Amino acid sequence: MPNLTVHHLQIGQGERIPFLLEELNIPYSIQLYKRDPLLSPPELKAKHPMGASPVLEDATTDPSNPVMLAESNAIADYIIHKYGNGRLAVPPSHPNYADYVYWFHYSNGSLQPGLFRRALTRGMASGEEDPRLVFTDKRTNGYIAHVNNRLLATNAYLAGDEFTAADVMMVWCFTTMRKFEPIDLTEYEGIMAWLKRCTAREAYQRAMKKSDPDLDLEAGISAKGPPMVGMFAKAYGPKK
Ligand SMILES: N[C@@H](CCC(=O)N[C@@H](CS)C(=O)NCC(=O)O)C(=O)O
Repeated sequence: MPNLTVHHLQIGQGERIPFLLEELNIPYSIQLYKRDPLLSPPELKAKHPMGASPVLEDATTDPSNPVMLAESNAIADYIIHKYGNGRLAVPPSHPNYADYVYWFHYSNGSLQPGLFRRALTRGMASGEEDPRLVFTDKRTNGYIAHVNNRLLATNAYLAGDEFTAADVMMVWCFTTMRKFEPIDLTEYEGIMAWLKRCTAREAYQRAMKKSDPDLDLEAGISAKGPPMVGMFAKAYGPKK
């Protein structure tokens, strides 16, 4: 029986790990942390040199010296292969293996850094015409359109017909992360339909109840998105 604890900084990407564990039906406990005021509190920083969430604590083999693992994609891979028997991953023998690997890494490799870059650039730009913001905005919109086109093509999930861990990794970018960097999804029909499919899953609903019970999940999947985190809206929100 695995002995896993997820350390999750609320309103953050750590929500993906409970989502994955619920999907795989693997038992775990969850330790919640509040932002202090925006970044990790000292108790979370002490868990791993990265000082960020999520951190997975695996005390299965040696409770006195648990494995402490950071990096969302690394944690997901670790869980899938160590305790999930490879479920929710696509094996190398499958024709969609390359699609799976690509989309599994896309959220944290391109989309999420792009969204944060746009937020930071907006915070320092002189106005909407600032060339740095224009460039970053164009590139980020390209990243979003790429996801939308993929979902329109599969008409199902990122790796193909089946829901996989690539979807688990991507969902937060279009739900909770929009509290930091808004995306209007009105024109992105592929993403909107896929979001509904993914977030209707019981595992998602269970995971969000445990990780962020106060979040409005309906607002998270609405076209206009959830309200921004106050401090972020002030520092990086669109200037009037
Ligand atoms: N590359 C890491 C990034 C982790 C990260 O930056 N997490 C955010 C939550 S969304 C965090 O903990 N921020 C608070 C801080 O850095 O102090 C991952 O993929 O898990």
